[in-house]
Amino acid sequence: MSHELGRLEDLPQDYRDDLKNLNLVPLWPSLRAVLPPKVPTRATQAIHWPYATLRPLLLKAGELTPIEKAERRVLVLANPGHGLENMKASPAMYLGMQLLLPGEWAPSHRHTPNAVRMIVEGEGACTTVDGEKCPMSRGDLILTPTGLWHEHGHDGTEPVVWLDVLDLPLVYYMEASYHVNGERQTVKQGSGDRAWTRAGVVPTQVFARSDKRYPMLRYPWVDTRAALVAMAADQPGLDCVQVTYVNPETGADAQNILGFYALMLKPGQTLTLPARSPAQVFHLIEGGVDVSTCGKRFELVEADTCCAPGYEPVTLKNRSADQPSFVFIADESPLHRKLGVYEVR
Ligand code: 1HN
Repeated sequence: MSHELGRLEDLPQDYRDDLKNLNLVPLWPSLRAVLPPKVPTRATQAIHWPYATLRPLLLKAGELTPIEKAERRVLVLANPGHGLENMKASPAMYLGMQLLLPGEWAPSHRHTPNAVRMIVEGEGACTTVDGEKCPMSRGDLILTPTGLWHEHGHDGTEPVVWLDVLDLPLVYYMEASYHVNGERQTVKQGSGDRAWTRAGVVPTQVFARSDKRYPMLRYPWVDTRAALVAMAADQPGLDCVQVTYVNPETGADAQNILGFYALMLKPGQTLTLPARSPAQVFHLIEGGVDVSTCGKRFELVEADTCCAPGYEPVTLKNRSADQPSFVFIADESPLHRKLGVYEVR
């Protein structure tokens, strides 16, 4: 039973003035707002960003703003529930669609927020992370963990677009967000992540231990997709055919704050994910999927992105009766788990 609490207006004005002058605030008028009963208040709205409407505006940005004037030419997928100017998809997630045109160069820098890139379209671009040159192809996931130098280049002939996912809102909120500009990186020989691309075996470190905290920076889509297809074939009764992007040396989530996953929906499958505390983002790599949450239904086609607040179930339906669909998911689970607030309802 929750009692009606006293309001600010119930207090004499001179008392309120005294408090204010001493930088003091009474808790009880705000207690229910910061600690609502049973379910948190969420500003995050369920929002759909169709790629077909976003793409022409992103290409237009390519005409309007040269790369030198942008450094990173990005349209941010902002959640109106958080205020568009705050550039949040959810409390801890920033999303942006980035365009790099043939011949362009996005210069080297490093920063405290962690980033990943999910490649949406085009061939021929590369991102160099910590000296490692990572080619970009549709569906690949490329990590740019906190503090690592990164720059993007493009030797191909078509525009390349990718989805950036950063924990920027959280790092900014912590007053820990900053960047440092750098020189063009020298690409290292033989430090590639190919040694880690087979699950179950990792390089043996007989003579010297590697000090790389993030041994694998590029997760090629061909390998992730093959893992999902094999998993579905091997376990026909399995409802949730999903893999987690992990650090192959530790088995922990690939990055510290946000979690990344790939999900396969079998032909005709409907899957309801339980209400969990972290907010989620869904990006359709292949197929056609209806996403239903918070009383809304989004009909995702390839390259579409949507988000859902935490504490809400999400139902995913593969619209195809004869083809699987593949979804990239980002969420705030690692953060919630580390803070001890992770919940499944
Ligand atoms: C950033 O460094 C990139 O390197 C993209 O491509 C988006 C958004 C906010 C802060 C840093 C990039 C970013 C970003």
